[in-house]
Amino acid sequence: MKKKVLSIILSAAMAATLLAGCGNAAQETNTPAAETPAEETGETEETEAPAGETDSEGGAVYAFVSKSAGNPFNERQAAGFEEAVADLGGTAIVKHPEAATADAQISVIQSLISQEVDSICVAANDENALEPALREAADAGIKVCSVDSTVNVASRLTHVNQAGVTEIGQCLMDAVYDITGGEGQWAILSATSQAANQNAWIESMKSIMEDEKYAGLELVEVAYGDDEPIKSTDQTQALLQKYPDLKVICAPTTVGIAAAAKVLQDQKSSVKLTGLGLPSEMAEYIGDDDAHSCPYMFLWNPIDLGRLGAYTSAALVNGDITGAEGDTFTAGDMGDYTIVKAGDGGTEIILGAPFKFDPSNIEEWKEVY
Ligand code: RAM
Repeated sequence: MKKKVLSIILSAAMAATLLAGCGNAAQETNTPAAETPAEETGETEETEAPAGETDSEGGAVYAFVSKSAGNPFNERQAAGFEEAVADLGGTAIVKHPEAATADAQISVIQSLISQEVDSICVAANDENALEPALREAADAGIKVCSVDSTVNVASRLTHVNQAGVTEIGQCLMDAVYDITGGEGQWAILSATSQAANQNAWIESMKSIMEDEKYAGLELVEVAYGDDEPIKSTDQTQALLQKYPDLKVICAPTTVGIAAAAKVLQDQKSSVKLTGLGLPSEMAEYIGDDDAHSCPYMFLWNPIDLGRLGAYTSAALVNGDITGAEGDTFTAGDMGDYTIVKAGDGGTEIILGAPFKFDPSNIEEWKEVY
């Protein structure tokens, strides 16, 4: 019953956010209350379906490969994936590679092929480098989709996207414009240089910035913290040293933004921060005053993203969808989804619009994810 109510609320909230764009999470209620973050998982985690809960998809083995271990965002995605697989009555295999590299993911994918899993859902560290391994998986009858960070069209049946690329680029660009006052130097602190999701958002920001409205803004550098806290901290410090007139850092990565927020706030820097962050990690840095480094930021629900990855995998495995544009399926209590054309010529499923987190709602959302 609770799940049904949540499902209805979720659909309504999504419709509202889609209309609003860059929606404010305080007005949304799309959070499954029962969801809790996964515990520290290490490299591999396997979850058997609870006895007595199998259905027509029962027995299938669904694998999720995250970008890397030690990233709370990835752990929340994995928790959502496992929750949905339990709901489907299948078995979830979660793999967190030790580093955010393509090589680490390729060896994980190869071991999953040997294990004869039914599906692989991967948040890719490189759009193209996984292609040989994923083609081998497809040839072995494994249904492949990507989530969060896409693989190229030849490597996947479809992609589970958190939000539209341009939509995220526009939210971030508007925030940079607003926080700088429309002029001055700003920098990007990204994840790895090969990350398909961050690169797509950065390209989108750059093309939005070509509009005359943004003529007063100067993007001085795109730095890469590789989704490692220490490297992200070092890169933030280097940006501050290199650009004394820097006004804003935009970090479209939850690891990067958390590291940068701490550096700026500890140093009482006048440089401000925005980007994509986990409310639980960013709450202490969000505020309107000089004492806080981040006026506001954006994200989506990483638990729901993982859940949608699992429901998409199941729909591919049981033949409800092939990944073609126009295919529709029901993602458990998340409701119905339609596969749409993606910007790269392949297809995708969009979770929703990015949410804005600011002083008005961060206290509430830091408890959720
Ligand atoms: C990091 C990862 C992930 C991205 C978020 C916003 O956790 O790079 O892929 O979606 O940030």
